[in-house]
Amino acid sequence: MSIPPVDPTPQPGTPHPPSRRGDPVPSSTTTHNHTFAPLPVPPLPEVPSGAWRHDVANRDLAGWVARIALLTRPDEVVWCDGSEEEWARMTARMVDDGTLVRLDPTLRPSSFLARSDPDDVARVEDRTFVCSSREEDAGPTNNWRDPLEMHAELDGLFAGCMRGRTLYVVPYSMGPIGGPISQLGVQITDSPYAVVSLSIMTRAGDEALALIGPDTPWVAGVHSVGFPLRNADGTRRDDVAWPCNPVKFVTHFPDENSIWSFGSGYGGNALLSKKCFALRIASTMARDQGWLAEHMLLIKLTGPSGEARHVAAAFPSACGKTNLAMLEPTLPRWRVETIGDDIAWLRPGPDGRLYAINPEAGFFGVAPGTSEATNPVAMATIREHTIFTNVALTDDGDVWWEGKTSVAPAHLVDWRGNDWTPSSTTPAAHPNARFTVPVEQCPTLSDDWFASDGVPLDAIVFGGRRATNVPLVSEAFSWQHGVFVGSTISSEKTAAQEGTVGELRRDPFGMLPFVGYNMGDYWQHWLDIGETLGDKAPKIFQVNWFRKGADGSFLWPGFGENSRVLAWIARRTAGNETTVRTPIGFVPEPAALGARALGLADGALEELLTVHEEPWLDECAQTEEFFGRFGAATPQALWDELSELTERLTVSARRRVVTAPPRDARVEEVDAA
Ligand code: OXD
Ligand code: MN
Repeated sequence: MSIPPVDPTPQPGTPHPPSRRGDPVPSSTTTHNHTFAPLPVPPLPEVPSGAWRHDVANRDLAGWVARIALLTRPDEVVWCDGSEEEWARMTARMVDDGTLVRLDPTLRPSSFLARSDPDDVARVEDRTFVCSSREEDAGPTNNWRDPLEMHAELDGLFAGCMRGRTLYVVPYSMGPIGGPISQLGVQITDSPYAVVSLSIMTRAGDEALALIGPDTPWVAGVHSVGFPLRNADGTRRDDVAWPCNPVKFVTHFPDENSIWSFGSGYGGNALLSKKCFALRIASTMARDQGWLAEHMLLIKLTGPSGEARHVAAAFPSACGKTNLAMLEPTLPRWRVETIGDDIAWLRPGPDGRLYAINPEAGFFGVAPGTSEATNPVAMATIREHTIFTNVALTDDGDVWWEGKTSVAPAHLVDWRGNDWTPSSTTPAAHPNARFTVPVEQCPTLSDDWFASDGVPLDAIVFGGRRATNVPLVSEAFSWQHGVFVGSTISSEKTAAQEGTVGELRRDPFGMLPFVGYNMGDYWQHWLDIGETLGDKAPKIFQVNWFRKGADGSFLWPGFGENSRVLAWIARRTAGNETTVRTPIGFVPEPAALGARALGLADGALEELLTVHEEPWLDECAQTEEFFGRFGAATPQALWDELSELTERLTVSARRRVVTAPPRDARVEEVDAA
């Protein structure tokens, strides 16, 4: 890999000449023919203890760690091995330091609570930058900074930023160790919380390091909370439970495969394996290498015949991916097994089909709203060995959050560490409170999780939170039409009234904050992948659990009932189900969902599947404006799809064709199929 311009690689035992990045540069001791006495030379800084490792096969990696240590000046450097012993040692030390609270060992074994700084609770999208050499490569949806200028600013921030702390080196694999779709990364961090979280979220430690041979590519991540405990002049300050810095940067250098993050300890900013590597950097690698890095859950779906289907589904953040990945079907004899809940890497395999892995090894799920009623599988998953962040603490040493139980405990300590009672006016848990837990603790984990080649995909699903317009489920006419559907994923900014379309918050492919290059080029890349896959491409669907009726209430019950939609998708991938053709795609006959028994409001099912032309035409006009933002980068094929959709809607409206399936469709209900 190429590393940013840095000082010459230090040799073992040789003091390294510092640079503009680190402490003052000593003047040269070489003298010429001068007659002056040499000036006193300040002592050369030594490579911090532990930084240099002779046994690291990749010399770039060894040199990089030494150089970052020289820049950041930690007291010591520790290479993490990913062992149980390391977990026990580091969590115990954090409990002693007050960084973690140990939860009751009977109620929540080997589990801990962290409380963040109140100003460090979420991803910082406005401080997130893509530093490609050309601004147009970042595109209009990313913040861009010139890479050299950004490095210069980061050099200033990182100089000495780990004084008084330990620098940890965490090698990790994204995806099964040694798998053909997997990639390797190394994160440097001064946050022990990040280290133990990475040990859950990735396959971290010696096994990953052993795979980084002399020429193996790897992604470099440098992270600091930006809270040194000592200044250059030796003055000290005390540590705090959640160190961070008001100045925050999450920066990506796609031309170098590197990530630099400063000032935040929060998951999405500090666990560089996740959004930074597995989505932003990986999306640029995928563009260059012919694969896809996506914000998708991954499940195995098995019906009564025993035939399995693999489905990947992309939704914007906070649209229920974790719940869908752990769904317990209400449809008899259907089973959903979990492979991933947030990120999937998709790559054409040797047989020409599209194969997928979950590159992560843990779930970083939102706690509030998770309960035995909404997601019993998640509740079982987090029974032990879990790090909770910003949830409330019960008096018996367990955790609580809004929605966990219908009645709140009489007393809690809230996420800020203050006493809380049900009469308190602030939430007990932060709305973005999280659990970090190994995937392998999930009771519905699929055996396919262990498939190092990944699973062949049968269906790709896109979803958003739409109160209007978008039917419960529809199937795209083709891959190209499916890419158009993905590019138009959106949610209403405010709940729109029936019959009108609110302003749409666009989140194409659920990837708005995560595509590491120009969104228009990303759409073209999806089209190109379709060309490669040809007739082996998975079918593409769109779902919407959130459509509302005229009275503002949800038309569809969601949760386990979503299995009816998944079952229809599975049957469509086998091509053996009749459908209704609408201007926006194929929708099911109402009876095909077997939902009559659900006792939905009168006409709700029909409305869920109806396409109203007028608001859809309004939406097309908004899409035209949206595509225009990307200028020449918007692929012609998507413009074609937009005009064909507009044409279909116009013709349908003119002929006053009722696109809703007839109410009395005489199709057998498939409930118990
Ligand atoms: C997440 C997100 O944390 O999408 O997964 O923000
Ligand atoms: Mn996510």
